[in-house]
Amino acid sequence: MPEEKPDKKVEKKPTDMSIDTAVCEVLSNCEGVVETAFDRAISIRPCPIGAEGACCKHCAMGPCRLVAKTTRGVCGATRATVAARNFARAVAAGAAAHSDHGRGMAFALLAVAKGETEGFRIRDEAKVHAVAGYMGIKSEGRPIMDVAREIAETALGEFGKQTGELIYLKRATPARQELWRKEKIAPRGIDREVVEVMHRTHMGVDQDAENILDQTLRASMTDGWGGSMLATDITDILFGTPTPLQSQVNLGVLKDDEVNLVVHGHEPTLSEMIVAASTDPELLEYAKSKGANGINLAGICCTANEVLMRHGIPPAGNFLSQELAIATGAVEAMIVDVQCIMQSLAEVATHFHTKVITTSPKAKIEGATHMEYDEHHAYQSAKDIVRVAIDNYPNRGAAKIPGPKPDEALIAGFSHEYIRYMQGGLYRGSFRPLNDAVAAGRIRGLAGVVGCNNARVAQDAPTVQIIRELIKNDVLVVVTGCAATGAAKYGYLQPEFMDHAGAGLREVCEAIGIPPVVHVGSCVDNSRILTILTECATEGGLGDDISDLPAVGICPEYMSEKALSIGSYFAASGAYVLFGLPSPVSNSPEVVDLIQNGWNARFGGGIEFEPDIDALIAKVFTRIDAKREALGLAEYDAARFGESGDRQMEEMLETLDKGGSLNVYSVSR
Ligand code: MSK
Repeated sequence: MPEEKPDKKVEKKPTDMSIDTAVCEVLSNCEGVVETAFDRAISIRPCPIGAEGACCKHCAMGPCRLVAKTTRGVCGATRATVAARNFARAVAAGAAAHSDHGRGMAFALLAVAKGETEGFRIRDEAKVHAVAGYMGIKSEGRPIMDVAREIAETALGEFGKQTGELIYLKRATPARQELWRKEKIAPRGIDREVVEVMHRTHMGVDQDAENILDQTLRASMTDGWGGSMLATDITDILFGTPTPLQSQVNLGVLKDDEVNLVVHGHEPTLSEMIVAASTDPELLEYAKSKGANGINLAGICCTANEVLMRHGIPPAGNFLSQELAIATGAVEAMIVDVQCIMQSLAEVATHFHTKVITTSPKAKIEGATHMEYDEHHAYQSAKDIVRVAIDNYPNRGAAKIPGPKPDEALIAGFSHEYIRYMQGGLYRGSFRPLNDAVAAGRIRGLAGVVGCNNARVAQDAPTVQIIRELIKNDVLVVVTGCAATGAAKYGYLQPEFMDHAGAGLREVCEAIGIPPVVHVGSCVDNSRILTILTECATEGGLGDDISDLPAVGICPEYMSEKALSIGSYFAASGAYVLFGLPSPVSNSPEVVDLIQNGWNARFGGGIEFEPDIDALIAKVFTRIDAKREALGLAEYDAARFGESGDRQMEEMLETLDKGGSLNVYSVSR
């Protein structure tokens, strides 16, 4: 018999790199005509030296490649120093991005409080009081705008603070605060810690990997317990604290006969006004005059999550879908602000009629139309942009929008206030039922599945595999960012997905009235997960701190530096975080060990990179079960529970189906 030859390496096609059939349909239409990130990910090999954190380009004597027998750069920097510096800078960039978002929200609140903006108002007064309480600001009996102004000024003060500690550290458990002080990683001011990472990682400054990584943690905490938490709180104040609502997801939300606008990026201020402008009677009339039957708004990335959580505006997709929304030929305007915006959008748009509109002075793209957003005239800015989109409608050619599928419906809008409210109502809301369910073993543990798409892995595949396996094994999952949108695309945010949950988890979700996969918001809303975990830890019965909880963080398809910042602040907060991609510090076993085991020993949380998704899932269960054992809880037994609880979930759906709202703004008081 002739010897069998090994298979020839099969060339990948763009459509192999997504499990989303709508995305694949558009990718097929693009073949040979429009180049996308999917094509480029196939043709560009990732640099193996940079990928491992082995390249040092911090001075002009390099770049030094610390590979093979080279263990030091020209200056003598070791592999550990170089890997730690690279990681630190990535985290600092991520923390800067999220925190600058928080700063923008604080300026918006200040403008509202001073009466300097039209269009915005305070929508959640209860949250104003709650945030004032966190900040130690007296609010009772004062005019709401005075309190809002002091909140905004205090928030802005957190950026430039030079000494002391971030105010929001007080929202952590007492045990965690003490640990941060003991380990000397409590951050002082937001800008100070980010600047200090840049200083320390300049040539010839901090050469000790562990010391560099401590500063990395400090900077990351300015994100989670600083900029992101402020962004979440102030967004709730200005635009409302989310409550559950229904929507749709994916490219099929675009409409054949309406003006399609897609908002993309991260900051919600302009998009909030665009939501309002898209229902403005004058503009609707104008759209009709151009032959359109209406104005249809959709989103991409986290701007999408912001307007989904508060208005039910449907996401057209997650990170890797951004070019494809344009490639449907049905988008009149894609309005971008900051972060996660591919430069290729302007080039893709040249093949269609779409106008890519940049709106932030921080983010311009060659080939795009720049219409700078002015928060003092927010509504007028939004109207001007919507008008440009309407004017573009008659230019639309033959569009090919993938048809919507039935499982592309979703429920979102789960703020931590709402989750607490569901567990006891307005006056007796708590996390007791959830804690009891974990203690009893109905719920095996908790997992946050967060983060991006990455063109190096099949879009959404790891995310849905992980979520499916977790809920089957009674792990309650909370989702944010593009992972949330990914989950939604396959029906995972529908109540019907309860059928795939383990019996114990299902029983609890039905009783409390939450789905087994809970959408808590955008990337900055990972701060809501910090709050939820802290509430679980302080409720009692599951230890004293986040590190005691049977909980893990998972970032299956990370792409952004912000994800590394998120992973780091969760590690500092006591959560173990698994990333589903190769390690960016693998060139230094010392750094791999420091962020995984070293941090775990000191903070009870760490970061591990595990690209084998089956192995990652196994590690999640091992971690959760070890934490259960350490708490002295009963060993998880999948067959132990199964009788359904009451019908709160169904009742909630009935209310939504009848067009009712679940307004619990007052619960945040
Ligand atoms: S948008 S940071 S691709 S989650 Fe928040 Fe998605 Fe990641 Fe951007």
